[in-house]
Amino acid sequence: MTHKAGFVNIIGNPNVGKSTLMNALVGEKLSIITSKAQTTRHRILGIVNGEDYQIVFSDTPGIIKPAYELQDSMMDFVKAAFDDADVLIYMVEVGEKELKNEAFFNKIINSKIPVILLLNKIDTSSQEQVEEKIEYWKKKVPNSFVYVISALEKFNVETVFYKIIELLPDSPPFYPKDQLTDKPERFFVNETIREKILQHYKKEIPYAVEVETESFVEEPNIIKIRAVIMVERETQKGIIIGHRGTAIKRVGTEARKSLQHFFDKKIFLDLYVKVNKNWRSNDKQLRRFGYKE
Ligand code: GDP
Ligand code: K
Ligand code: MG
Repeated sequence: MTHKAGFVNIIGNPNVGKSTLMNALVGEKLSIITSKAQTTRHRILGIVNGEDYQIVFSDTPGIIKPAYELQDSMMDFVKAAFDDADVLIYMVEVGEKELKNEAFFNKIINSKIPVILLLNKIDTSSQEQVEEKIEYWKKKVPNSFVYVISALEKFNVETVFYKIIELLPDSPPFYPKDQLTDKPERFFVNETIREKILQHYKKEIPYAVEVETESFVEEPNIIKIRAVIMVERETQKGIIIGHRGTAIKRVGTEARKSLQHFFDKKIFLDLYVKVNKNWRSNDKQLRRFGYKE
């Protein structure tokens, strides 16, 4: 029996629905999702195993013009995703124009590997609009297979899944067949907490936050977790904690619930806040948090 395997890398502008799609394809909430740009900071692998195939999806940060070192690293993840793809998924939203980043866009239209162009969020648009947009994108990216989907409502996601399998090269698997992701448990703890912070704090606060799980102890009936929320300045620390600690308490409660769901086990979560001055522009810190080699 021949076996197919390959890397299927999802790229596109911020907020088009890349992470929602990866979770839908993998069937697990590996990537956090919010309505804010730059929710996804890493390249996150989601592996789907079948008897005669293995699809290694990569969710990537949205394409932006970097303004500080963390964002430079985020765009390095996107570049890497171009380089090792066997199939590229370029995701756009109804009503959106091509990537502002010309270099990336040229890579897509000149790609030698198959490109699947997904027009997402069709649940938000009219039939007419959609037909017009399909024509537009077929002209813009003539080398692509175009599909309209709703990642949120899982419309057409299965069709895309079977197209991906068709396009995969013959290859033995790259990862053990029971592996779901490349990231350790602590990564998902950090991301879950960061998701709640993205949801509950305004303006610059979520972008100044990094979360680090300091201890993760699994006992027969409970997982005991201690994590630190790092911010760049003292004033941000006060905002995270909130009046009499109400704000951080809410983050803790919601994160604990999500984590119980994710790990399917009772969770004890201990959160505290620390200032890590200007970590987003500090090479050593970026390495420590896995944004750089
Ligand atoms: P990413 O930044 O490209 O990873 O986008 P996300 O997956 O984080 O989604 C950004 C926002 O778009 C979230 O609020 C999602 O719920 C929403 N979204 C994603 N896919 C769809 C879709 O098919 N339809 C609608 N209406 N919203 C969607
Ligand atoms: K987002
Ligand atoms: Mg994302």
